Amino acid sequence: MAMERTFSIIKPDATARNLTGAINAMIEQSGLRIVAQKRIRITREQAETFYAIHRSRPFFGELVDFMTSGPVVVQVLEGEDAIARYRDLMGATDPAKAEPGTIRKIHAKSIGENSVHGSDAADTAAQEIGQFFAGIEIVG
Ligand code: 3AN
Repeated sequence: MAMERTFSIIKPDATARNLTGAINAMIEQSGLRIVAQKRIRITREQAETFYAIHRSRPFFGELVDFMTSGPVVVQVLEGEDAIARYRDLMGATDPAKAEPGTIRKIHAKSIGENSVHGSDAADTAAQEIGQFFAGIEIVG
């Protein structure tokens, strides 16, 4: 297993319910390390760029509206096999299908308002981290 970094977003449904600390506790208890973090309000342009792969999907407009509806916490997580481990910790996109004990099973409201994002592969992780963080902001 390789040491990896992945990109995480604590989404507006979670910040609205004051769940940043609860989700960060789950991340840290899983053994992943939060090596960069900031609370921001993302712009429509940033959201459209970030989710460009979903541009043609029927939920794209709803997704951009939601992601710009309130503050988010963007993070870089580090650890052995961090990308797959964080996907496991998040659980399935649809919280109804998520495994017990996962962030989405415990906290997500719906398939759209599903509390967290995590990169799905090494190339997207690098790209997503680069969209929101300068190298100097990531301290491992
Ligand atoms: P994941 O976040 O689990 O990788 P993706 O990449 O399929 O899921 O979808 C990206 C985001 O788009 C999801 N986190 C969710 O917020 C939203 N999304 C996905 N499918 C739907 C849907 N059917 N209806 C509304 N929003 C959706």
